[in-house]
Amino acid sequence: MNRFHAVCLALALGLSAAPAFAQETKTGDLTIEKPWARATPKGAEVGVGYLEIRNNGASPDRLTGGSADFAAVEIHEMSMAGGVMKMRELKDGLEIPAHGSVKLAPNGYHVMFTGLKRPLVEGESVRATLTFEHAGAVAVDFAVQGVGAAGPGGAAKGEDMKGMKM
Ligand SMILES: [Cu+2]
Repeated sequence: MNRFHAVCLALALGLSAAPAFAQETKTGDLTIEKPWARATPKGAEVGVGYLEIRNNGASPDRLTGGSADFAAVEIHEMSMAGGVMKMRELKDGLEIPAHGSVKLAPNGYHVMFTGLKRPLVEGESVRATLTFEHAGAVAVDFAVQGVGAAGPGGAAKGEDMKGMKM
């Protein structure tokens, strides 16, 4: 595991429960619910965001990526492999099944904010544009929550993305 993975895991494994939000964004057949991000320590270069995407339509859609003014946006997956947590970028995106939903949540799928230009501060919200194959671009405001009990302390300080291989 390289250092980037360690940071990503530290962020994405945070233990605090997702807050109950009413926020909901609709675009075409998609409904985006409860977007939230985890606060980052000063100097951290990656952050993580979560949300639930519901597809009310009769055909599948696909979350392919996104953009933001504060970071680059990637779609990642975390999973257990041989007893070890691993994560990877979903280069082909994440399918949202017809009449179904996909949850991006700790220990699973997540939006990875890489190359953070500023910290994500608890209590603020950050806007990112998510891109779907069919629904197109959707602006989503991620409410920033605390770093959580398993939060990154000093471990994430001064990390950079140069060692990132995925
Ligand atoms: Cu990640």
